[in-house]
Amino acid sequence: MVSEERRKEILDNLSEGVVEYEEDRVVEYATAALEEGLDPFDAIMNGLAAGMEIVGDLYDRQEYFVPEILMCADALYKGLDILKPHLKKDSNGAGKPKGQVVIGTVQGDVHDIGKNLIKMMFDVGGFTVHDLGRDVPLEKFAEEQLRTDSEIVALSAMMTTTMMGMKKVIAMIKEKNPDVAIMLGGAPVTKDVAKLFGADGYAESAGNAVQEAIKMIGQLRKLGEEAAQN
Ligand code: B12
Repeated sequence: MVSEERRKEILDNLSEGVVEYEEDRVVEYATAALEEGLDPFDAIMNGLAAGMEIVGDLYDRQEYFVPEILMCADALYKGLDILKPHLKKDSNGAGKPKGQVVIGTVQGDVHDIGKNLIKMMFDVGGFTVHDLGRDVPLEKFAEEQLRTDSEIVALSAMMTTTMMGMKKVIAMIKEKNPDVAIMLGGAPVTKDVAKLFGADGYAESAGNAVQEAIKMIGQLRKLGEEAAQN
């Protein structure tokens, strides 16, 4: 078991490694995290992702620009490559998947770091994930949901402009299949926006996305059962 002091040291180095785009440092501390028994989830969320949040602030303050951001993202992914395979998979029963999710960043939007973290959470949460990537044509979400018969569609948008596309996707999907649970996320999206657009769920961060998704499916099933009884 790693001491609290050492845990902090590893997390700080992972975070700073991302901020300073020092890939070697990230690799060193991600490896140390595994070797010393630090929970890989802790290392990802409170190390790598925490560093990316600082990068976001630096960008907002115009201290970092696009080239730096991309190098920081590379460092983050180097760490993820090491830590992700060691995340504990949570599946119910005999490895039966919990459900299926279609995920992607909406048309016009190339931001996919947050989306990839959410994808990872669904994956370790025991879901089968169909990742459409980024800048996904809006109609593709409805097509993929029908093709895979997924219970959940998770949409990400990082810009106020592209966020508007989410409303169209929700309308398209609900028209074809009202029982699908649609979940929104991304920096400009709030709980109110999600409600206004007609989504079934929203999560602010990767930490609570899967729990929210499970709650959302439960609510939809209950509504379905009530409708069947009436
Ligand atoms: C990294 C970044 C980029 C990178 C993207 C690299 C990549 N592969 O993703 C690059 C450099 C390419 C880029 C480009 C641009 N960017 Co940019 N970018 C950012 C930045 C700095 C950080 C975003 C990030 O990765 N954060 C870290 C991750 C971990 O957090 P996150 O994405 O928020 O995700 C978390 C939650 O939101 C949530 N979540 C996310 N998705 C989902 C989905 C679901 C279903 C759920 C439940 C939850 C969820 O969970 C995640 C994990 O906890 C932000 C600034 C900021 N402060 O956010 C600007 C920002 C998003 N970019 C912005 C802009 C304007 C642009 C450009 C137009 C810039 C330009 N002039 O060229 C282009 C857009 C290109 C395009 N068409 O998309 C603006 C958007 C403004 C707005 N409100 O509309 C921001 C806010 C910066 C700013 N303040 O101006 N960008």
